[in-house]
Amino acid sequence: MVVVLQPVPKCKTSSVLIPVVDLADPTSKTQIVKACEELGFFKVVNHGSLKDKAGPADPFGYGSKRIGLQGDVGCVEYILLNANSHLSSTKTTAVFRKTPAIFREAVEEYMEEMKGMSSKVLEMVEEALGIEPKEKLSRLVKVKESDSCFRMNYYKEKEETQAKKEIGFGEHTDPQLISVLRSNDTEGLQICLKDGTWVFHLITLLSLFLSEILFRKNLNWNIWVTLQKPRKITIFRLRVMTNGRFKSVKHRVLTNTKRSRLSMIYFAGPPLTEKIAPLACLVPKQEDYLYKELTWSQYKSSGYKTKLGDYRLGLFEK
Ligand code: GA4
Repeated sequence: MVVVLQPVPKCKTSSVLIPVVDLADPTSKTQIVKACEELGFFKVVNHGSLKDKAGPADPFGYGSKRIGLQGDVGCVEYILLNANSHLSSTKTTAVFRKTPAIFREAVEEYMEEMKGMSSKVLEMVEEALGIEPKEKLSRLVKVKESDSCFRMNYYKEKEETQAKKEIGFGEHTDPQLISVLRSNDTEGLQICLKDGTWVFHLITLLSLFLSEILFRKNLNWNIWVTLQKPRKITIFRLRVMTNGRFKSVKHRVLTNTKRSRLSMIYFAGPPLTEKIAPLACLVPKQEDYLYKELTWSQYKSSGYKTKLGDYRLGLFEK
């Protein structure tokens, strides 16, 4: 009797011929006996793993399918970590403690680089828009109190027989200041254009999303960034539209039928106590503010009560 634990090497016909025993199914014993009688070979799923013990995400930690706390689901497995160890939830620490040092160190180093990268881009924005005082934005993601997080997503390839693409991560906008994404160059991420069409994002290895909380009036820009070598970051296209309206692009991930998709995203957020309001140098008159002042903590906690695709700024509209 040969028992194959997942992941199994890819084989087109295997899924048709090989019995699959779901250990979470109460009839699994009977399924095993049947498989042993018929073929003497079977595949085991839901056999429990270290990963399962690390979940479910709260929202930090290891998660499978469930996203957030309001019942959203997607075909995704992920690890969500708080970037600041002093703010870390027990789930973050637990996931991290059980992983090899080599993984922890790599993630920590990557997060540090992404923090630098986020603040660099924000510095460029400050310069381009003449934001005063200096470092008004970039400081927010640099200080030790910054409430940033890091997510690693795994979207398993779909069987070719399942022609229809499934939702890996439903449509949403990111709440933090800036998100830096890197993937294994596998199609899946889509962004929503102004006219509502969804387009696959193929161009880059690393992209930046602007946050929904930079909701300044009359600002709109798009930034695409590529990471050429592991530690060398080059900005190859920065577009600041003249009439300048910030846009927080709606995006989603569809599962891929050819390859599994991996992505890592650093979400650079401000300190929890930071007050978020239009920058005086950009919108001088209070009456022009579209939103009420809020702290990142208020915005975040109201955001976690929403569903992924919800419009989260509604509560703060004037
Ligand atoms: C979207 C961006 C980040 O992945 C995230 C997500 C968070 C989560 O997965 O727990 C949220 C989602 C994200 C926005 C609305 C709420 C919270 C899931 C969800 C339904 C980590 C974040 O900060 O906001």
